[in-house]
Amino acid sequence: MELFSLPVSTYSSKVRLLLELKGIDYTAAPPPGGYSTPEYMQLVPLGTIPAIRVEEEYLSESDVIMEYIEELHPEKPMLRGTALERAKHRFLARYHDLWLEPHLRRTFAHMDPATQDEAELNAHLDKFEERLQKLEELFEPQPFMIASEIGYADCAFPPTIALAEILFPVFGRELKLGPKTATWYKAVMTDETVNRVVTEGVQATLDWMNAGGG
Ligand SMILES: N[C@@H](CCC(=O)N[C@@H](CS)C(=O)NCC(=O)O)C(=O)O
Repeated sequence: MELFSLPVSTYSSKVRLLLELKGIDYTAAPPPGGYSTPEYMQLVPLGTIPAIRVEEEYLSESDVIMEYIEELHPEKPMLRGTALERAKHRFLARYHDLWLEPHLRRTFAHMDPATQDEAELNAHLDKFEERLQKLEELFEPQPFMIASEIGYADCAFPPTIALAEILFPVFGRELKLGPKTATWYKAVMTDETVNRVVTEGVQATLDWMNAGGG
């Protein structure tokens, strides 16, 4: 499988986690021309990473890619359990993508103090904190999000929380996880594959920030 991705991309890490936890061979390459460029958008119309090549076609949107991989490789399923349990995996993955992560992403525009809009930055940081607290109401650590085995929902949050751990201090805040999220995060990060992929993303992000974040 051919995956367009970058180590700094949390959504790419999310898909890599699924691939690696399932033990699927893949090659990772940066998006040709860079993401959001006309060259890349000839292949992937939305211009985002991750994307995968399927024969002569391309698929983007991390959850769409992950469900496709699950259907293609039903061995070692990550979207597993009863229909209700599978729906719970999807619900948490959607909560991550639509409700939580976008507020962290929007803080990137305010990294440079010279051009920072403090009110907008704080609104996004507040909302991210609020949504992280809301997560406490959405699952019970078992220790993984839906079951005692690592699964689909567990792939979405680790790269984002690790990124927030880097970004919050940059903005003078301390990232506080609720007790359930902290228990789950500790468990998920003890998985060797999760730890390796997330640590790679953290290092790439720190390198990018130290190089000026441009
Ligand atoms: N909803 C998309 C989000 C992907 C996304 O935002 N990726 C970032 C990198 S982590 C990106 O490609 N940004 C470029 C852009 O938004 O134009 C998904 O789940 O794949």
